[in-house]
Amino acid sequence: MEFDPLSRLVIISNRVSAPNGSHSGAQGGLAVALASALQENGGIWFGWSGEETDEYTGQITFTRAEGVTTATVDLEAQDVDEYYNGYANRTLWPLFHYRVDLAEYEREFAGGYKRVNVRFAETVRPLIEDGDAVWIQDYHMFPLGEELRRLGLKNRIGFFLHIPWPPRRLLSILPEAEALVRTMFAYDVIGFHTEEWLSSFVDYACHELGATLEGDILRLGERRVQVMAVPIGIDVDEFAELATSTRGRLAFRQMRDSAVGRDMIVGVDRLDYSKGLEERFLGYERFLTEHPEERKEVFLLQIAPPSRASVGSYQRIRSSLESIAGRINGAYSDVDWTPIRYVNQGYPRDVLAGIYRAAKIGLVTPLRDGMNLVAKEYVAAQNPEDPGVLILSRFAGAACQLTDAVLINPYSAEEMADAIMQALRMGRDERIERWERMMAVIRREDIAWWRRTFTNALVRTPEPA
Ligand code: ADQ
Repeated sequence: MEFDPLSRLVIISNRVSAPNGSHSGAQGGLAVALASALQENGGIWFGWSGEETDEYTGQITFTRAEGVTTATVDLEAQDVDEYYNGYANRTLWPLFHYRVDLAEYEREFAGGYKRVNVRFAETVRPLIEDGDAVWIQDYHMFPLGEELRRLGLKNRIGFFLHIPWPPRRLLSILPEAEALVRTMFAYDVIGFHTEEWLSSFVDYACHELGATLEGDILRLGERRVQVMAVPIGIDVDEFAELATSTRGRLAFRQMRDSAVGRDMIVGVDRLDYSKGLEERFLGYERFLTEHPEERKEVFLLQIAPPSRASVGSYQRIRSSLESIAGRINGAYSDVDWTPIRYVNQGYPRDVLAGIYRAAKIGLVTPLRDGMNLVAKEYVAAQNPEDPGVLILSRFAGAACQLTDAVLINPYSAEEMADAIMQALRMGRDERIERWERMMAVIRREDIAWWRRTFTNALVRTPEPA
């Protein structure tokens, strides 16, 4: 069954990205996918404006562009501190990426998180009409569905988690774990990227709360929730076209020229400790020490724009990376060669696509990642006649689909060094075979498939009595 054309969609996420008419693909794939869901079905995209205000009023700013209506609200500085920088990014993000050592537990954070979710619920409630399907995104808003139910909302509500769900024993460390998981039973459908994240959620619900699973339906008391694994994808053709667009080709040529015959290894990530950047630099260093004959034959381009700069752990990872890159470059550079080019800025997507295409190796080594779209973008950008090799962490959700990448344990510098050598030596036939199999997967399960699979499940579920 296709999405019921009469159901409008109300999408709710922390940040909202209105279509901007850009042809350089400046917007991320997720933003484009959600916008096109709204273009097809009509509806509204609601969230935080990213701006602060002295006092929360719930005043909504509406904009309409390219058939998409967005509705945003400003938050108080204390909300941003406690809800966004606090509970979302200092408590949930590290814990859900298995970084128990970095997670901070403060009652003010939990209180601010709840307060903002109540505010969002009260503000968005009047915008939701009978028959609308509501689709909530990500870890900033776990309890929003329950707050909407408290306000009497009977509509179908779905939730998609973009990050991993941690194993039961790890989640138990969160003081609010049980209450948080109980709120999830307000949803009709919950989506995860992989079976692994899904089964960790089910494990907690069954063993700690006494829920039961029948098929894909999880029951707790009167409530029934459908759980599903739906890996997010990319728009493969669009990305491949970006790689050969005018700016993509220019970026490709500039990279090839500046490589002066050396093989480029590329890494592209938000500057985040979950992305395994320190381990990546150390694995690359291991490769340089084990293979001195290869030293001047390769270089690593790491593009890592800073994110969440007001959170301490992000400031620490930034300075740690600068010192590791500085040390490696100090130890190995020569007058005509620098082993690591480390760049702290973002690039337009067409430029990125050209850079990916110019790289012999895509090095994607997160310690833990819900999916990882860079891995898929790297594959989509390759030249079919002479594709590069993707080296991918086993601990990225993407590893479940991209089994033809060279899969590694990112904690092992030796495995990373071996994988770089294997990729550099890999013949063209093997590279093409692996690439074709990966392309088949990312084409089949692309971004349109992801959103249709989820929204179809959401509208199929009967509205709660
Ligand atoms: P992220 O942690 O942000 O997303 P990822 O999936 O790799 O990670 O997506 C990042 C996006 O930002 C990609 O489209 C990439 O091209 C872009 N990007 C990264 N660095 C860039 C740079 N220097 N310049 C320009 N663009 C850059 C979260 C989860 C992931 C999950 C996604 C989607 O952490 O696991 O895959 O959501 O669900």
